Amino acid sequence: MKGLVIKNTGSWYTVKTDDGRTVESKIKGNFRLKGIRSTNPVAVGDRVEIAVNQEGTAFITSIDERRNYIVRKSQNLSKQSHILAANVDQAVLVVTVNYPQTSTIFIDRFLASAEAYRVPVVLVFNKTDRLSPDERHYQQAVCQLYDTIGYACYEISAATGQGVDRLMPLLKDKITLLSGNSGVGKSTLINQILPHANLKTAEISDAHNTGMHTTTFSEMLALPEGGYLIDTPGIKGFGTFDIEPEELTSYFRDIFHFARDCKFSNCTHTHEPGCAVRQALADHYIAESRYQSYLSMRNDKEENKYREPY
Ligand SMILES: Nc1nc2c(ncn2[C@@H]2O[C@H](COP(=O)(O)OP(=O)(O)O)[C@@H](O)[C@H]2O)c(=O)[nH]1
Ligand SMILES: [Mg+2]
Ligand SMILES: [Zn+2]
Repeated sequence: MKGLVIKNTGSWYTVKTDDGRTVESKIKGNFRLKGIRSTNPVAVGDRVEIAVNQEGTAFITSIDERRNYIVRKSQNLSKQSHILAANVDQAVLVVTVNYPQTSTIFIDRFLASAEAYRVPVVLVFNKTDRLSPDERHYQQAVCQLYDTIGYACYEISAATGQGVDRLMPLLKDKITLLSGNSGVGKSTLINQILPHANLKTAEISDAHNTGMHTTTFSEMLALPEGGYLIDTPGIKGFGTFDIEPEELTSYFRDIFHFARDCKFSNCTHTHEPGCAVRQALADHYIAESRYQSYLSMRNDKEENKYREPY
């Protein structure tokens, strides 16, 4: 029997079978997925095969190949990763212009890593009810920038519910990762969408939680109209550490668009003559903030290269 892993609490996995049952399952045997040293071999979002036993529980006997997965590297030195979710259809990145301020670097890093994993991203600007006229202006400009690049933007207030219903059609029948810095209103948004979820907000913040627990239990919240939401605290992107510097250009859609006209095919867009990207930047076809994000991600990579022991 096949099903979808919707919850992971330590050694138990809740599997929603294709015929609509919910079966508590454990792992049988030793799953070692190619190249991943993870603390948990199965994650929410995994499609699995289970063998139900007499007690009504089951063993997970195999896992389907993943389209993608999100990992968090563990804090200790074991170099093991923890897989937070697999087979994500899309990500909703919740950002706030203020309270707290989300930097464009944070947004761009998230977008680039999502491009690398081919996960579509929608940007949700929350706390619009708190914005001053100036902040609102700024938000509109940022929205317009990302809309132009090809990322849909929604302006909402999770607190008042304003604009939230426009998100609902996007979520239907999809596995959606809800991401964003601590305090931007993810739990508030979930409570708005799923009043029975009763997620804790603010007082017990994400930052708090990650400090206290070394293991993260993940859960997918079922949407009444079909589909699932995953709220995993502290995700900064999709395994950015795997991105090669040569690939980086292709994860910035706007930069990539101009890069094909660069004189050198291996142009880094930092100093080369005949660089169409820097020309586009000078002509304001590429936003300065996007170029700065690109540079900062490049620098990370170069630093890592030197830190590598071999
Ligand atoms: N004014 C306003 N406050 C909000 C909004 N959404 C969330 N908050 C508040 O922001 C704080 C953090 O929200 P929370 O949902 O816990 O953020 P999370 O860390 O992303 O899950 C809480 O005090 C919320 O009440 C909003 O749309 N407007
Ligand atoms: Mg939260
Ligand atoms: Zn160039």
